[in-house]
Amino acid sequence: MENKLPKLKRLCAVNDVSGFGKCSLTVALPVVSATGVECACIPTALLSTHTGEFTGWTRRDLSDQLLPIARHWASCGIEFDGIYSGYLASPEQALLLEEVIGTLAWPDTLVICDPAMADNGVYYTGFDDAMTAAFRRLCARADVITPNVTEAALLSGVEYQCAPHSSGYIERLFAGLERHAGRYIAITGVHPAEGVIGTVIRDRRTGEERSAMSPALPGMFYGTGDIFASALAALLVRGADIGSALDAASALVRESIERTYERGTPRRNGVDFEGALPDYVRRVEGIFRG
Ligand code: PXL
Repeated sequence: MENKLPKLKRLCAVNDVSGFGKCSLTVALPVVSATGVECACIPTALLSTHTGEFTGWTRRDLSDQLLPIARHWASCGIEFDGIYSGYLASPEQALLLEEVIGTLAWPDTLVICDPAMADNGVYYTGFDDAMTAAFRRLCARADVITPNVTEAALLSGVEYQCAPHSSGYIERLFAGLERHAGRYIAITGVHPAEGVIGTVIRDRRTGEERSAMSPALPGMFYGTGDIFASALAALLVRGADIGSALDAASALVRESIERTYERGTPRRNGVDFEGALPDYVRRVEGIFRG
């Protein structure tokens, strides 16, 4: 019988499992699935919670599992349309991830790297400049990178600036990232003015830039970078154009934050993306129907 539906696109998400706190794989899986893309996972570490605003968390580094998992999949003939990585347990793990990419990626497999290591001008617990060096290498291998402003500053070697971020500053970040990026650079958490926050993307092939801005709510929202990168990665893997992918991923983050704010959910619990998924799915359907 002839297949009635096209083949599902398949993304491999390489990220940690923070058991509580809605970030990394616990958001990548639902968001990638909601995008209509199959999500396979390589967990980089297992933690009880994310490392922001919690103390006493547990953590197990799963570096010894990365290559065995990739080799097993390769031996089964499992193919990937995209490989999306986020939080890594160590700089050494970034080298292993390069081998994983070498094992699993075909020439047209999209590689998306979210260099998750810092925010608000500081490294996440346990990371230092060795992580920046490791992510520089990895980002240079990627087609799409999604650093926040802090990570963009670290990777580019440009000084970190608090908000407001002038267009001149963002241009300097883009220029500094040239050597450490593939086709698309998406800088998240850009605050061009008081009360406004969003993402600016540069297409290095055409030089074109586009942005998606939203009203900024006060405070810090954990996991939003992971939600954005998961949605953007899955949308691009499914074949969305960069503008539609940026708009849909940004709308998902905006609505998740609004719901968290209105509900008064404790910050460290992560954002309430669950209720934002139905609108997101409708938006995704619109992209692929249109
Ligand atoms: O959301 C980024 C992230 C991912 N994984 C772990 C983290 C953080 C941010 O704090 O701690 C374990």
